Amino acid sequence: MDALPPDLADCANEPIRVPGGIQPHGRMLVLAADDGHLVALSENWPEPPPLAAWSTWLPERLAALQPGEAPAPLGTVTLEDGRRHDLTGHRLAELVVLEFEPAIGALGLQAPVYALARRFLPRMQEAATVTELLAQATAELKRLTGFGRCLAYRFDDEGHGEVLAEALDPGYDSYLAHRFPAADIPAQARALYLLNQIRLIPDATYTPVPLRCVDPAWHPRRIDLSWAALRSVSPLHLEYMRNMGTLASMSVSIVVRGRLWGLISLHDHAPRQAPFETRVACEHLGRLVSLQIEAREDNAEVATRLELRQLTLEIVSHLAESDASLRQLAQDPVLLRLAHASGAAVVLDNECWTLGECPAPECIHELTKRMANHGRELFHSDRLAEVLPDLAATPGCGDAAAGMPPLPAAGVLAISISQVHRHWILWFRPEVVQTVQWAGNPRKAMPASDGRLHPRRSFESWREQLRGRSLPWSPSERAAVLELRQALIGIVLRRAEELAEFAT
Ligand code: BLA
Repeated sequence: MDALPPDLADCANEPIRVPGGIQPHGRMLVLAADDGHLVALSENWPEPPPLAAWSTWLPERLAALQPGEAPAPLGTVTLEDGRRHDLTGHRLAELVVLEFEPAIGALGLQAPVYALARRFLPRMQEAATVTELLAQATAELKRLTGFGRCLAYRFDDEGHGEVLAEALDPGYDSYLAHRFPAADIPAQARALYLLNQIRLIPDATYTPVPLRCVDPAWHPRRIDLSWAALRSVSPLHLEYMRNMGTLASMSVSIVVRGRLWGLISLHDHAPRQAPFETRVACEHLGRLVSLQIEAREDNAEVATRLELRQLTLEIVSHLAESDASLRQLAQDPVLLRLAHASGAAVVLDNECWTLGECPAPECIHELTKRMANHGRELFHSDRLAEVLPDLAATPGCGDAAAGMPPLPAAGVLAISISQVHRHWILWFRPEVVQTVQWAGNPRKAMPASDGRLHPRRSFESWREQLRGRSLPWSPSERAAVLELRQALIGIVLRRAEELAEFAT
């Protein structure tokens, strides 16, 4: 992500793990892990909490909690208001956090997870693509929870979220294929969502209930609520939700290979609850989807690598059949297929051979000189004019005055095959103009009469054209050309040895 303007950096400083308060639909007690004394309580307990009344069974259940584990169900208790409450608890290094939420509905305890296993698992396996899988997941989550809208989105390399699937009730706006700017979810929130993979906000108009410490050694802002379901969320985010007309939300993280791949987000126009068992089922669904995506991406990656390795071997064998001069490469169309490129060039010092659609040789030479300064064996960019803005001034590289695009190629992938000489192989891709459909103009100044930044107010579709970019070079394409590089270096060395032998 780019460096953030100062206001957005403020968002990244919101102390979301230690908000010092909870959402008001439940109550919290915080105990010391060693001797069980009361450390803090939410200020919505009408009287001293009845800890003594639970002393016959609670300590034993608390002893089973392990630090770093998600909240576990500990049973139900009836509080002084006569209502049954679900009790969950989790352990931190020094504390135990107990959360009480009014028990709702008459769900059989395992019902949602059971339904998930019976209905969703078989469908998930039938889905042909990741998008289809996400469509299944949004429909299932919406059904399980009764929320009005469910969106699944994936984050791109810059952290923007793109909605890939959705399920909607009538009356809800569609955000399918829309993009949400990275700044909507600051970095510390993304880090938290990797750890705690589900969040529920039943009512975005709530007033937080502060935590009060009865143990003077503690302060509410030191109590880590990262794992707490009742954690009070950032007021900036609540404002965002209200601007969007979303009064209740629940999100589940999609985590693939340890990275936040995306989110599945449920919205409702009205406040809405989801009981513990339903949340557990939703979290399971998120994990199943994450594992499926990981497996599918791994399979696709293995298949592509195999195919590209085959092409590398083909190129190398063509070369070996000839006199193994690198210039031969520029006659081998397989070279283009290796990187799905529209042009390729071989540069050996001051000479240049090309294949397909390439910039003029002067431009290619200039490019290799610039890349040499980067000192890397592999260079790649899908936005050449942005990375090397003055390149366009080189003869053959572009003619902005004549209204031509600044460079005849928008993307370049290149390998250097000698440390001593300017020996390069380059691949080129043309510009692909992308239309991005944002949910609200991400660059529009936000109303700031109080001098602070606020989440934007408009979520109207706003189209932007991205120019000067090619399709990006994928990790498997980059790996393939590096493999080719290794093979070529081997051949070049062997040739040099043979020549040396011949000379003696
Ligand atoms: C958090 N912002 C979030 C979250 C989402 C969004 C999903 C996580 C909430 C959760 O998982 O429960 C944004 N909401 C969206 C998006 C969609 C949606 C993209 O429904 C798409 C459909 N947000 C801003 C600005 C700031 C900001 C300008 O727009 C700061 C000034 C802050 N967003 C912000 C903060 C959080 C957040 C601080 C963390 C909330 C928390 O967990 O406490």
